[in-house]
Amino acid sequence: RVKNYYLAIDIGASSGRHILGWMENGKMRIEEIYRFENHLDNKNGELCWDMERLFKEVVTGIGKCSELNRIPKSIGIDTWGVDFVLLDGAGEMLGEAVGYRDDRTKGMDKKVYEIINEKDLYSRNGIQKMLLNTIYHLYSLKLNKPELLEKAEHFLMIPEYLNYRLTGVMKNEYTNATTTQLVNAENRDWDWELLDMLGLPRKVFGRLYMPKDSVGLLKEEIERQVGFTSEVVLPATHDTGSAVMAVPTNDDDAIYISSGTWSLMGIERLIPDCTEKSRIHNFTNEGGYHYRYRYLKNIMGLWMMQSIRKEFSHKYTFDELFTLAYIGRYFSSVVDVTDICFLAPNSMRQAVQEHCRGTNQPEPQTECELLFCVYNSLAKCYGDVVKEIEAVTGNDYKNIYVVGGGCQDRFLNRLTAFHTQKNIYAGPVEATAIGNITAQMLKTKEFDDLVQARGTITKSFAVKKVNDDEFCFED
Ligand code: ADP
Ligand code: LRH
Repeated sequence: RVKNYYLAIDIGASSGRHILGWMENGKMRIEEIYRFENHLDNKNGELCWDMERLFKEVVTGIGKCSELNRIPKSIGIDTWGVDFVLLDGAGEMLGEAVGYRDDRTKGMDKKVYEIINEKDLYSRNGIQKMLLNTIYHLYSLKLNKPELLEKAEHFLMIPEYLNYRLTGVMKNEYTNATTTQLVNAENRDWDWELLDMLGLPRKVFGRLYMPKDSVGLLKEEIERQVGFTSEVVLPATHDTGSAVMAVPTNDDDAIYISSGTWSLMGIERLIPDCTEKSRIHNFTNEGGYHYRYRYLKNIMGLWMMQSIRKEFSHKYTFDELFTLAYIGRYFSSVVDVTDICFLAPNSMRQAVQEHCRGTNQPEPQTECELLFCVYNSLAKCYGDVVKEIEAVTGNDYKNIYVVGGGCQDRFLNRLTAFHTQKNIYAGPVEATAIGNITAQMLKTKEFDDLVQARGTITKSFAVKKVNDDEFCFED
């Protein structure tokens, strides 16, 4: 039987990859066919994504399917959340694709709260307060570059813009739209009243489509470049939405960590919790596949380690970093890994040192101390979040499923087990792409529903229980 191939294009803040997926003997198989780097560039003082380069990489990767003679039935793109571009009436980008780490949002929370207070804002959308949320970026444009919003006809988030370049069709998608903090948590549509209150133009926000909806066929010029045509469909275009679809369990009482540039730690729920208690705990209710909500916390995550590795000029392998961190385990200073000072510092090492100084703790002096301090602070934060989830839900959780690139970090997995005192399961590494492929397979009815899909994912990919055979942290 001819196999149905599906292509996931998953672009994270640190790298993008094209992954083909198909079913074989009742299991899902995947193969990475292309990978490229991603990072923010400083363009005239603003931190921006290079959309032309990203689009070129997207097309080059699609072309690899022709070389392999594996033509996908459909293609789905997911990326990190929050970021967007504005387009004029001719479909041209207005300004740059400024990234979420840019500081143009500084002070914008206060400005927004002059219009709607924090409590009322949360009660409408249930989205965790983070200064990087789209609402604050749009409000900064409104105050400082109003001409862009005046000229804008369309608001597209990053995957939607890439879809538009591939197909000529503009469609907004629900899961990623929820990361803007502008979608009503109950009715799952743009919060038109809130947009009016903020003076943001209604006309730029299009109808919200759902995962599994079609975008369109590749444009002829793209077809010529890649050597075939295919249908572009919507997965959960927010990468975290795709990743959580691929958490390898059907146990409702499981906690997940989607571990990459960010650590997204939480649970899945069927009803959003926009209560004051939930706001005070700073949990978010992101929109998921098929009316599910991801009740989670955004934690600064492995971005801190990425930045430190860069400052170390990438001179150590991961194994060497684990060894160095383990040597530093006597070092007890702990930083708050949700603090905005770690969002885009010039030097992560200095940011950690300053934070320690500011909290009257010894500063890490050596590489070993610095590494352990960051790892330990991150895992300790996971431990605190578990307690908060248990406090808010009244449930007791036994298992934590770590998915994404960061699940390969054996040192962090061990520390996570130590600080949470839960069973830790690691894998799959490519959960986001698997979730993306899963949405495409649900569309063609390879699976009846997400429960069946998760069952198949569980038996298709290696998931390792983390045990204490290395890196002992007990006293
Ligand atoms: P994103 O999609 O957010 O860019 P990924 O899911 O690709 O992130 O995860 C990237 C992170 O995974 C890296 O920053 C690194 O911390 C971790 N990682 C990748 N490869 C390894 C490895 N071989 N060992 C340990 N950690 C790894
Ligand atoms: C992870 C992620 C996360 C946040 C952040 C901006 O890649 O999508 O869920 O939205 O990026």
